[in-house]
Amino acid sequence: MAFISRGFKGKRRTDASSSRVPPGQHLENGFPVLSAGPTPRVPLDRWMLTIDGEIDQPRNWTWDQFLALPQEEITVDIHCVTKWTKLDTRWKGVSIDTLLEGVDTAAEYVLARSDGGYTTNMPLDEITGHKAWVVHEYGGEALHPEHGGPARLLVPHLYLWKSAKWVWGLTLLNEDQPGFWETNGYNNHGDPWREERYWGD
Ligand SMILES: Nc1nc2c(c(=O)[nH]1)N[C@H]1C(S)=C(S)[C@@H](COP(=O)(O)O)O[C@H]1N2
Ligand SMILES: [Mo]
Repeated sequence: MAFISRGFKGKRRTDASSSRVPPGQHLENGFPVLSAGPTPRVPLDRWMLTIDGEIDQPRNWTWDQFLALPQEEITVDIHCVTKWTKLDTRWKGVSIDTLLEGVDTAAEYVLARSDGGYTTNMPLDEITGHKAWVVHEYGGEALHPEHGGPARLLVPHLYLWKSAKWVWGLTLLNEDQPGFWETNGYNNHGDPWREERYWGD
């Protein structure tokens, strides 16, 4: 990603990858699994993605309908609040702009909802403008259930707790509604370049 780190302003960059690691983070080569509960298993013939809330007509996609939408391949760096950063992760999925195409909404916030009850909130404009996707492939293969398969939200410019695994719904809201971690001490926004880890950061 073409990140220009605020933290490196005026400093000489010695190597390309260190300039991509936000403050307080270290590089991770593996792919740790972080889940607040057990891994839910939803059969694909019952899988459904929904956009509801402040929208005239809720939108729903079955698995086949979702796969028929325009697909994008994305290579991005991801940052977990537990301090690991993984560079150049490869995903495939559908951009939120595609899901919201033609939607007229006054909503300024969104709550992502997952199987198992996990939620996470963001301003709507943090997931539009080609900044977020619902992804179903990682590294050229079907997304592993532990990493959120069949499909998860991917919001790479915010800490990874915003990237809801096993996402089934995006609820458009007029008022911000803090999600699971946001009501349990994590920062409401979560920008890794500003180290917005916890409440008060
Ligand atoms: N549904 C759901 N999504 C979730 C979580 C969770 O517990 N449940 N954990 C979040 C947190 S805190 C992180 S760091 C990332 C971890 O993603 P990974 O397990 O693929 O590394 O998923 C996020 N999405
Ligand atoms: Mo996390």
